[in-house]
Amino acid sequence: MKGLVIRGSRNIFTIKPDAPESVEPEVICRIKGKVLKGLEGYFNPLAPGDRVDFEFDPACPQQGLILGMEKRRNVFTRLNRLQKGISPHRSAEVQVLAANVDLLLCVTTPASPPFRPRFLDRLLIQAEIAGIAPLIICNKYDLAGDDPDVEERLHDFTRIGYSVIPVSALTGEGMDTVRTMIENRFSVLLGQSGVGKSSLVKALIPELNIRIGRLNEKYDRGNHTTTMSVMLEIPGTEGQTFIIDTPGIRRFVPEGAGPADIPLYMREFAPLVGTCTFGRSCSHQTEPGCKIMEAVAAGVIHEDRYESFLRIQDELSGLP
Ligand SMILES: Nc1nc2c(ncn2[C@@H]2O[C@H](COP(=O)(O)OP(=O)(O)O)[C@@H](O)[C@H]2O)c(=O)[nH]1
Ligand SMILES: [Mg+2]
Ligand SMILES: [Zn+2]
Repeated sequence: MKGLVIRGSRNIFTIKPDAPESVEPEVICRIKGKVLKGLEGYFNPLAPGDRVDFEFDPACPQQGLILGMEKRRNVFTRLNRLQKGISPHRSAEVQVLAANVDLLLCVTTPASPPFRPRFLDRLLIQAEIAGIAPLIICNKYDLAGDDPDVEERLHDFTRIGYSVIPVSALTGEGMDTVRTMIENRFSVLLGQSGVGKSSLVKALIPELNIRIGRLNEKYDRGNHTTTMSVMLEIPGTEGQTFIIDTPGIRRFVPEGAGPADIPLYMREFAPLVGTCTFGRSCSHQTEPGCKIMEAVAAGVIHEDRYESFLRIQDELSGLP
């Protein structure tokens, strides 16, 4: 049988079977033989959005055994530093937050927690690496006041080609736009802890079923439930609209690209890559004839985005 992973820990997953006539709307599954081929050693082998083959467990008929995973269209990952120093398996540090995603909802706030545009830059870089369309949601817009810095940075994200939606999960402002944007899609909410990801989910699904929490408690106890993503279906969409709530991210380091490639994943930098006097070997920090530094001076690249670039390049250069 085929089904969709809607949540899971490192070894227990909740699957929504494709077959509408299925006896159970959700089936708790383990991976048959404990490892999925090709995904050995990952922090988590499966994530919400993954499509799997499974069978019922003859030894325990209400539960299922996952036999394999369908090829992924894309994945949104984050790097988990499991321990200080070098891990023997780099892949063990890569956590898949969601798979087969249509839209990334990058959530930020004008205040409480403070506006962090450089955190947004990191999410947007990962979106470009993953090849997934991002959308910026500025939640808690009811708290925006008229901070010119917030307005200026949000305006700059629009200028370089991103859509920014001011929203308030509290007052409902902008929620209709969000509903329209996510229609018939698999979307993922991303952002620091406290920006209101779960509140946005609740605003979209007021009748949110608390059964979800109980299931997790029962089966995933001690299995890092708070660090895993959960997929929820928007009611009344005939199984077409899903939203994935992810754990709050404190620090985000882009994964899947080398330091020298970061400019390729920053929209206003990308067209300039290779045009510096020193070509692809330019570090964009000190070289004469650097087109990226010229673009910063000309205001084509925002200073804040250049600062993000420098820090990320630096962090990635220090990784094993
Ligand atoms: N003023 C205001 N507060 C909000 C809004 N959305 C969420 N909050 C509050 O922000 C806090 C964190 O929200 P939560 O959804 O748990 O954030 P998460 O960690 O990203 O899931 C809660 O106290 C919410 O009530 C909003 O639009 N406006
Ligand atoms: Mg939350
Ligand atoms: Zn350069």
